[in-house]
Amino acid sequence: DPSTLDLEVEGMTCASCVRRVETALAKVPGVSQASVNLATRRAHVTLAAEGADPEALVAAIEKRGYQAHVLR
Ligand code: 9UX
Repeated sequence: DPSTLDLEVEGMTCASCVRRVETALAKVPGVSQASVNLATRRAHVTLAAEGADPEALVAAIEKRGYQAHVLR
């Protein structure tokens, strides 16, 4: 599905971490929704029609002190 993107996020240990990452992802241009699962360490991102730069998503997460990579 080209309108969604998934990432693996490392370093999250609590529900506040999850909210931080979700909030950070939601602020990236072209993101319409982001949900993070602590147990699976996955972030599921729904993109707006214009799409988003995958590296901007990674950068937004790493800026908050977590590690991330795009899953394909
Ligand atoms: Mo709770 Mo998550 O202190 O870093 S916010 S572990």
